[in-house]
Amino acid sequence: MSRTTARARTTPKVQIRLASVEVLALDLPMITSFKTAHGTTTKKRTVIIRAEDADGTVGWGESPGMDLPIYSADTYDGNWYALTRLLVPLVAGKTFAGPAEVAAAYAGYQGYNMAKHGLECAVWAIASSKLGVPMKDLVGGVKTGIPTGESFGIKPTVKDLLAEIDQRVAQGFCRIKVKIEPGWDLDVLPQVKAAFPTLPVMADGNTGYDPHDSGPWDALDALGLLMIEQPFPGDALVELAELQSRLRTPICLDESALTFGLTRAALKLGAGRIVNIKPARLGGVTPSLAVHDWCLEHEVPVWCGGLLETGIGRGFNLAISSLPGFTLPADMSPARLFYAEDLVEPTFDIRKDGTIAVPELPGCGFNVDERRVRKYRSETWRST
Ligand code: OSB
Ligand code: MG
Repeated sequence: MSRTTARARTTPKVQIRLASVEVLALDLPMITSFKTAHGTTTKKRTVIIRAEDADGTVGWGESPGMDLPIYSADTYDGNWYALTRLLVPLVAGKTFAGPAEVAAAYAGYQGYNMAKHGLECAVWAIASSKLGVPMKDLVGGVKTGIPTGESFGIKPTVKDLLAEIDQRVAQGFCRIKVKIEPGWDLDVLPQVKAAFPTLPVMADGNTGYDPHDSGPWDALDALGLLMIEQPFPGDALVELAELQSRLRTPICLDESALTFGLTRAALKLGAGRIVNIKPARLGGVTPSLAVHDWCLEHEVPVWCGGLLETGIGRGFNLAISSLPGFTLPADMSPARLFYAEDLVEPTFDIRKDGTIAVPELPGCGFNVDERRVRKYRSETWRST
C-alpha cells in the first residue's frame, strides 16, 4: 500500500472562546429503510451542535447516535444527556488555544464517543472558519476526491438487491458492501459476485454471527471478497484473530475499533487487517487522526465508514478521508438517497468517476441550512 506520509500536521492554534453552544435534537424522515444484522432504521433521530465563538463565528457538528445501544453503547438519548449535562457545561464560556484543547478538557470521561465527536467537530468548524482554511487542509489531507462505495441493507429478496446494486453502479459507486446475517449470506454473495464479476465486493456482518458456530466463512473466503467487516461481536477479539488466521480475505474492524488503544490492540492481536475509521464511533477528529497515523505507519489500510450522517457529519468524514492512509472506498452515500432533505444546501453527490469531492469551504465543508435544522428539531438546549 501507499507509503506516502501525511502532509505535515500541526495542531491548529487559534483562540476559541465558546460563547454559546446550542444542542438540537432532530427527527429526520427517511425515504428508505436500512436493515442490518442490528435491526432496521426507518426514521433517523440525530443531534446537531451549533457552537458560537465570542467573535460570532459559528461552527456545526453532528452526533449521529442510534435509537438503541446495539451498534455501540452510544445512543441518541445518551448523546443528548452527555452533551447537555457533561460535555458542553465543561467547555461553554471557556477559552481554548485550539480544537484539540477542547477535546482534552473532557478526555477523562469514558465513553459517549458520538457526543464527543459532534462537539469536537463544531469546534474544529469554528477553527477552520476563523483561519479561513478548509478542514481537509487543517487535518493534513492530500486528496480532492473520495472513491465511494454503497452499503446495501438486507433486502426482501436477492433479486431486489441485485436490481438496487445495478442502479447504484450506473450512478458511479465503485464498490459494494452487502450487509449479511445468518441466512442472508451464502445465498446472496455468490450471486452478487457472479452478476458483478469485476466490481470490488465486501460483506459486513455487523457482529451478527456467533463465533462458536461454523459460519459461512470458508465459502465466503473462496469468493475473493475485498474484505469481511466485523463478523463477530466487538469484544470477540480472540475469536476474530482465530478466524483471520485461517482466512485469505482480510477482516475489517468496525464495532471492535472503539478507541485508538483498542484498535491498536486488536490489530496487534491479528483480529483484523483493515480498519473502518468512523470518526463518530472513535470519539472525534483527534482519535481518528491518531488511528489513521498509526495505521499508515504500520501499513494497515483504512477507509471511512458512515453512520447515515447528514451533510453536516459527512463534511467532516470527507475531510478526514482525504488523508493518505485512506486507500479503500468509503461508505459516503449522498444524503439524498435516504433523507427527504439534507441539512446542507447544496448537498453533495457522487461524480461520474465514482468519487465525492472533498469540500473546500471552511467549517463543516457545506452551507448549513439553518431553517431546515430548526424545521426538523424536536428539542433545543442552550448553554447560556
Ligand atoms: O456497520 O457500517 C456499518 C450504518 C449504521 C450502523 C452501522 C453501519 C452503517 C452503514 C451505513 O453501513 C453506511 C453509511 O453511512 O452510508
Ligand atoms: Mg460496519
